[in-house]
Amino acid sequence: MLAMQSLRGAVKHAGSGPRLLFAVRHVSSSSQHFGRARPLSCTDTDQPKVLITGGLGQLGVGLAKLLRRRFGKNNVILSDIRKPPNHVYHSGPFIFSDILDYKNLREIVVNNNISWLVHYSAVLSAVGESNVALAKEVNITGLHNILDIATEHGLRVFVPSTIGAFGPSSPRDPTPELCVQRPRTIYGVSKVHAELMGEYYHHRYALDFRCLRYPGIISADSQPGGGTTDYAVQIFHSAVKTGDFECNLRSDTRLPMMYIDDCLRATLEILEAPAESLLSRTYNINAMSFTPQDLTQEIQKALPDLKVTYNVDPVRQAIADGWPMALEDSAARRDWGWKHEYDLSELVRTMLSHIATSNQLAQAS
Ligand code: AKB
Repeated sequence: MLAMQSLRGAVKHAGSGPRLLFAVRHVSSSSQHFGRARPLSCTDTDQPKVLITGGLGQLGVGLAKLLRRRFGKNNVILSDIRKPPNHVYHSGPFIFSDILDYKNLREIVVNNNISWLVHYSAVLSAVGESNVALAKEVNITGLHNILDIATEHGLRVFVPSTIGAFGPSSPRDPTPELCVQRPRTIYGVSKVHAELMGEYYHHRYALDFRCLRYPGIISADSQPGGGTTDYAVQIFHSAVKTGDFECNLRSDTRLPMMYIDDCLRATLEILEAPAESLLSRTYNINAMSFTPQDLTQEIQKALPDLKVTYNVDPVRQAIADGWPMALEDSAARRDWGWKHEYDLSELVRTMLSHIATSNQLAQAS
């Protein structure tokens, strides 16, 4: 799970609460030029003020780091319901936020003059299947709160979708932007719901909704939790630590994957893209596809002693068997210049060197 949201307390949003929905014509806060290497020339106060929910999941801390470099440390607030580790607490603003508590969210948006919201709180595919009630609460009720708050306050809002928004009846190789979407997980159903609700709010209330369908994301410093693609992160840590890895997917399961730096850069790029360049509000992004066997062979080029055994988890395997093998992403490449940088060999080289460096640092301290 990207970040577990609390179910403590009543869900204030349902049936009550401040749901003043009115059309808010969002004026782009971006006077910036779209592009990667733009130097910061504005003062901190010209920048968007960003709130990241589910900030202690796999992606939040990395995104906060990237956005803080771009917009200034104090303009990016990381939030979660859990206490952050010291290095996160000391790296920039961190606050408690519970996406199931509408009043708490509204208070944060108002008190901090938030203009952009990145909504990373979610329960991922495998955990969702073992706790459907929690997944519904976090991924659907939480999303409703986010969309209503964003509409009420004229925010730009980014919500990630996923390869999990497709299912066995979707074309799988490659999966187009627009095709049958009949996922068989609560995670997938909630993400299709998020795509449709965000696009509906965009057309109905002019909400500045932006959404990317992420592949499985691979990162060294932060671990995912409860996903179907998690094996592709865990294998690196096991390869370096013990040299043995037990994989819970079949060796020939091909899935789309992406290195975290590409994913975070894509997120910043779509957030900064001028509204008029976005012919769509939900985009596929693709980088590479591989099977556990392909990944093992690539890691073995550096660590030949790595031994991988297979103990297939039927729940995860059934999920993966209905997911895309690759995403067709020409619209993102055309509309806002998306281009991935990491392929399989670059991914493996980078992951192994990051993990080796952090292990050395941990041993030295
Ligand atoms: C999961 O496996 O559930 C996620 C995803 C692909 O959305 N990593």
